[in-house]
Amino acid sequence: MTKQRVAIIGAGPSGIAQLRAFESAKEKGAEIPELVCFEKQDDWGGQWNYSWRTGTDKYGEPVHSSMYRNLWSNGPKEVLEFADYTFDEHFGKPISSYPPREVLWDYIDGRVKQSDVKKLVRFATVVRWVEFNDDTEMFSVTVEDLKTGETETSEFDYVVVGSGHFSFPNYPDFDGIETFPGFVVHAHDFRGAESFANQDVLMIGASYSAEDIGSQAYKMGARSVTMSYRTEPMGYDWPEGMEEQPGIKYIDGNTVHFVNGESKNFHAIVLCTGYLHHYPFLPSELALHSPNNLYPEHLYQGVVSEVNNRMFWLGAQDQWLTFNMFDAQAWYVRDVILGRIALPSLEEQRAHMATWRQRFDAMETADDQIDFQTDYVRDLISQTDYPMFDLHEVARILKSWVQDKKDDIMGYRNATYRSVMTGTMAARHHTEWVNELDSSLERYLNEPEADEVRDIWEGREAVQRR
Ligand code: FAD
Ligand code: NA7
Repeated sequence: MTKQRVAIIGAGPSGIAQLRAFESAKEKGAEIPELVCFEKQDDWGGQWNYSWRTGTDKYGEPVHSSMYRNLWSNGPKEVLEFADYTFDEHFGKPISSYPPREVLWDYIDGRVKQSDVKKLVRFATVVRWVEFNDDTEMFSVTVEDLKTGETETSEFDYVVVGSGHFSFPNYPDFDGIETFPGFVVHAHDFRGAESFANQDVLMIGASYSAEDIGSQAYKMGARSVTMSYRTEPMGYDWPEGMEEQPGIKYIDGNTVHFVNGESKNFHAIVLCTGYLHHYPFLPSELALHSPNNLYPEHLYQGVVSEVNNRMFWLGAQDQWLTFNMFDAQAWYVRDVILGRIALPSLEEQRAHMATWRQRFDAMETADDQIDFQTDYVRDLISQTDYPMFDLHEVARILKSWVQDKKDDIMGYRNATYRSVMTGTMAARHHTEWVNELDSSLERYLNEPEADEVRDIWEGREAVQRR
């Protein structure tokens, strides 16, 4: 019998989780299908594979990553830790709870670089089109090798989409923005806040990007940082020089007029207005159509496409949990493909989705959202052999993180948490985030000389004095 074939789209944390899930079954003696993972970038890691480029990449493809040079984890690492590969195992010593992006890329890479799975990834290969043929009951997947420019189409029994959904910017229009003479950029194309020193900058949006890019601007010495919300302010106790304003009425040259009648002149505007679920390689009947939320519709168990039970989605939800949630999803998808989990009838799938959807619709608070996603992940893990971990404790850490931010938005990254996987207490980082101007892996993992610390402090004070 010919082996079944599985196409995995994307080698970000989700695609890698899928590869690792199959590898883990193989290590335990299972026969696994033929896997082909298509990744349009030259390396894996998805968003964590930082690019200095904006717009298009060296092949003329849209740049995928929305990350910036000085990005540090915005949630404690203890809530994303892999259950089968811990931070202790990777780094050999306790590290802090909020590592910079290079450190997290290293951790993701470390779990799989020794294994055979990298051979299964076709790098610099973009998926152009996916179709399901009702007669053959197979997917046709058309890809382009970006190095040679050659396209090819091949047949697969299953498709797993792990292409991420924080890559195509949501670009709303604002009355008069075309008259603004300064720098206007979407968060997707933001790479660093150094040029905001001494400037008055406006963030539009009230979620993670506005909060963190606003904080980056403050850290790099912006004269003022204003954040404009559409629905609700973030409400943090911002340091002097940072403030929130409601929505924008109109923009006239440098002047932005807010709906409360106040106005202010700005040098630069960053649109922190989120991202679109956008899948240019899928026909509309197979694509996912959803706002960014915790329960996109038509996904049984949050992963199985209702319209075609041979197609799966990883990481399609908004995310309180990331890496270990993708693992839980990938292990579940693997077991469906291996026939270890039998999918119920469409009616039962719909009833199951309706129950979760009801709970989703009833959520009011951040705590409700945290409980929702941790319960979802526990439910998935209980159906596979992925190592179960204490998701009540993960929920507790997440709730505590939410409180830490309320207590001190510039200082929350100084908090430390205990690993749910190993019990190891995180180390305190040698330098407070707000004073740390070097986000490299090398500096992060090494204690700086005493003088270096002093120089950085003095440098920081110099920035503030300007
Ligand atoms: P991605 O990481 O987006 O990877 C998708 C992959 O698919 C990419 O490698 C891409 O090149 C590839 N791809 C896309 N289309 C195609 C195609 N047509 N053909 C071939 N390949 C394709 N999470 C945290 O846990 N902590 C954080 O601090 C954090 N900060 C973030 C900051 C920013 C600015 C953003 C945007 C996200 C952040 N996240 C954070 C969430 C992040 O999205 C997840 O951690 C994780 O990267 C999602 O993994 P993924 O594999 O689902 O998607
Ligand atoms: P999010 O979390 O999807 O948030 C998008 C924000 O943009 C949210 O506050 C929206 O306001 C706001 N928005 C969207 N459209 C508009 C318009 N037209 N006008 C004003 N404000 C608008 O995206 P983020 O980029 O912050 O975070 C995404 C991921 O990147 C996340 O995982 C992080 O870890 C990094 P709303 O509240 O809907 O009124």
